[in-house]
Amino acid sequence: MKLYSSIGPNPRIVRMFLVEKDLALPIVQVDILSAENRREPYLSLNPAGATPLLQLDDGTALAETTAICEYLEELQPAPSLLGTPPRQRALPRMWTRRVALAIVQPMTAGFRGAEGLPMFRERVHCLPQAADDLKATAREGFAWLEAQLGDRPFVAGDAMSLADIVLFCFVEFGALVGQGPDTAHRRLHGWRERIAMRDSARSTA
Ligand SMILES: N[C@@H](CCC(=O)N[C@@H](CS)C(=O)NCC(=O)O)C(=O)O
Repeated sequence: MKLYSSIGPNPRIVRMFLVEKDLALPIVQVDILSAENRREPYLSLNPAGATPLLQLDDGTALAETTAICEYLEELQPAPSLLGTPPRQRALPRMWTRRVALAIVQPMTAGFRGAEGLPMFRERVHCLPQAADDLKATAREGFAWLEAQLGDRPFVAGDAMSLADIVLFCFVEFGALVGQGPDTAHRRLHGWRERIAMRDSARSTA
């Protein structure tokens, strides 16, 4: 099994997930800046042309960050990052989806329509005319999450989960591209500082 990885938040999510699981895999580095991921032979592995991608020993090519993490969770259930009894299994998935819809999607589309436009305009349909609104939507997502966090140590409750990893990787990416959370979001900042101290965050920076 090997992981096709690159710069960017999505491959980092899988790398963080692996470290949290104490799993190590051979990594094939893909140069997304020069669009290696948008040419053969990579496109035959992932017709969606994005990283990360997990290639199984039988050749199966598994893309989409969440699907890869769910596969790894089933291969190695402990320590669990997606919960065990049904209720605990549902909560990390609910929060991972909420983070994706409220922050990941608008932030990514906002970036691709603005700072990322030179890189992405020939690759995907970009929305420069909507970039400011998309960024505002991601900011609203952060504000909503700040209110939702309450006193919970982690996004989905008492345990670290995939939802924390996804949010952390996009908070860090957002900070790099001018879309970091508002400094007034104290819970979010406290949470970010705690996650940033983990080996998985440090070793994948
Ligand atoms: N839906 C995909 C999105 C993956 C994605 O956008 N990956 C970025 C890196 S963070 C990428 O490959 N960008 C280069 C490109 O799309 O050409 C997933 O969840 O894995």
